[in-house]
Parts: sequence; structure tokens; C-alpha cells
Amino acid sequence: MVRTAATSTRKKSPRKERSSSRPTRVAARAGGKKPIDLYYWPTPNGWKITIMLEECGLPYSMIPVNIPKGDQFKPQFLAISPNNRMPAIVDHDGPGGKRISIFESGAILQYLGRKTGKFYPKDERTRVDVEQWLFWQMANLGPKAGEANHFRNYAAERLPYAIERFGNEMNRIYGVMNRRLQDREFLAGKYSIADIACIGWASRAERHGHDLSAFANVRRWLATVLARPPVKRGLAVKVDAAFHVDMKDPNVRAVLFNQRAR
Ligand SMILES: N[C@@H](CCC(=O)N[C@@H](CS)C(=O)NCC(=O)O)C(=O)O
Repeated sequence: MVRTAATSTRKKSPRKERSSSRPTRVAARAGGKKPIDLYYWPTPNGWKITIMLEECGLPYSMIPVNIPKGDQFKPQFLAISPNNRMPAIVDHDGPGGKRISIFESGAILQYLGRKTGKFYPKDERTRVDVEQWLFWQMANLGPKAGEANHFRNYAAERLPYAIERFGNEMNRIYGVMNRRLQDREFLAGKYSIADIACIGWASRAERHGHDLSAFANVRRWLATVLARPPVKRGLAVKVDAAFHVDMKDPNVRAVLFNQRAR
């Protein structure tokens, strides 16, 4: 069994949030190699990578990036993730046996797929299919769901135009996904990194106020992927037993919203 920081910290008693600069626990070493460092916070983008690491059985060490507190702006994190966003990884056993750091969840999924040969087929036609749907997630489902959630749940002002615009977009996007899943079990035929990229946001759809009742194929796909044990483990990776973020807290809002160039 793959040991992760998450599984190994679960038995510990709750305590105050720790600094994000150190791994919570170094996971079991695989063949004398250091585990992959995963810079993580439990959100749909973070889950893409915990799910992939769990699916591939890769040992990893989870390093929380406490985004409500501003860890994403620390110089040591910006050195590996210049867009001040998690997730990011450091693979100490990268190409040529040397360290490599990667940011952007889609690029990380592709890298881990190439590294392990899993969930990212080599055959050009099927690879293109996977990539189309992976990039579709990165450019559509992810960002639009993020904005829809923001205007619906976090905006200081209620802006009906923005709520409607992104609500409509989410409806359109789930419609596209539903049609794609009409005659196939997964987005690119077989289960792949394209599906893995979509799980986090889709699993939150109803909670975020998007009605999936008209999208039977999406619901069937979601039930199938959520039943996979590595998906369950990936979605369960916690940063701290006492984790709670109050999005109404002015300090949290000052960190996360209205960011401008530094
Ligand atoms: N396109 C990026 C998006 C990552 C992203 O938006 N991460 C959010 C959490 S879901 C984040 O780190 N936010 C920090 C901030 O807003 O400062 C990816 O897919 O990796």
C-alpha cells in the first residue's frame, strides 16, 4: 500500500495548522528514492494530483500550501510555481534522475502519465483524444466553475449578470460533457488523465448550485469514477485535522480576492 502524508497523519490528534514550508511527513521511500513532493491544498485543482498519485501508486509527501493564509506568495513556493497557484510537484527522480519541478495541474498530470505510462496512452490518436478533453477541462470546466462559484458564493456584492453568465456557462459545459459521454464510459474512451482532471469540480457541482439532473451521462460517469478507491483516497487527503476556512474572514478575502501584479 502506498503511504502518503495524509494517511499517516490521519491517526494523529488535531493540532494547530502547521507551517507550509515543511512536509507533514515523508512517505515511504520507494526503492531508496525520495517520494514526490506535492504542494497541495484541498480544492478541485489539488485533488487532480492526489487522485493521479493514488491511481499510479506513486509515493508522495504532501506539503500544505495554506492559500487562505498566503503561502502561495512565499518566495520558495513562487520559485516552483510562479503563478502563485497550487498544485505543484517536485520530483526528485525526474528526467536523467535529476530533480524537476512542475506547476499547472494539466502539465503535472501529463508528466505523471508519461512517467508511469498510466492513464495517458502513447498511441497518437488516443493521446490526442485525451489531450483534447484534458485541455477542455483546463480551459472550460475548471476556470468557469471557479468563477461561477466565486460570484455565487463569495462575491461581496450580489451581481445577477455574473451569476447568470457563469451559471449558463456551467450548464453549457455539463451539456457538452453529457453529449461526449453518451456513447462512451469515459471522456476519451478508457479512464484517463482527462477524467481525473474533471472529478474534483464535477464532484462539487451540486454543492456549488449546478443542477446535474438533466445530465444523466455525467451523473453515471461521476458515480463510476467516485467509486474507484484511489479516487476516494485522493479526495480524502486533508491538510490538517482541524482544517476550516472561513471565506467571510476579511483576512482570508484580502489574500484570495482582488490580487494584482506584485
Ligand atoms: N490552472 C491552475 C489553477 C490552479 C488554481 O487555481 N489553484 C488555486 C486553488 S484551486 C490556488 O492556488 N489559488 C491561490 C490563490 O488564489 O492565490 C492549475 O490547474 O494548476
